Amino acid sequence: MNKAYLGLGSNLGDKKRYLYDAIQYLNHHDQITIIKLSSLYETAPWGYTDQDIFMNLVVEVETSLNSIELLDICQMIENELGRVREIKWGPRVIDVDILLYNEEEINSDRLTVPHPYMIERDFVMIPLAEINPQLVIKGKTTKEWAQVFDEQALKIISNQ
Ligand code: PH2
Ligand code: MG
Ligand code: MG
Repeated sequence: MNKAYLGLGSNLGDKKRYLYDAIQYLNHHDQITIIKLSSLYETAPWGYTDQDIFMNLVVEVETSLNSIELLDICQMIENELGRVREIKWGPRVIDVDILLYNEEEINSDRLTVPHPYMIERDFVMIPLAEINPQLVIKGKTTKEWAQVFDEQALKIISNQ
């Protein structure tokens, strides 16, 4: 069995609903088991800042899918929920990113793992540290990575 961490985000429409629906798709897939969900966070837009705030969370899954099959599912979920390809780092109804897949380093046309910007992003590292503080990424634990961010900047809106 493989272990993966997924980063989910939304900043258009009923954000919570989109995230919930994405989690339901993952949950209902017979080759994916959700192990842990982080809290839901309200986060300032990163990269392209002239857009609405996001809701983000991180999900730990076990899966018998390989990394590309898992990517296909993530993109299928985005398509099913009505995402249209848009400007880089701009508004989206749902984004489902593979952050980590086992301990693998993947550099293909379609997929880069670990996610290339993850350690720079508070909205990834803080939820990831919440569900697995001991996980080591590039020589540091997620807890150590998360400490560089001002946790006050991320508002936890639910721990359900
Ligand atoms: N996703 C982006 C760009 N910027 N900012 C926040 N806060 N949350 C996101 O999920 C996010 C972002 C591109 O995927
Ligand atoms: Mg994405
Ligand atoms: Mg993304």
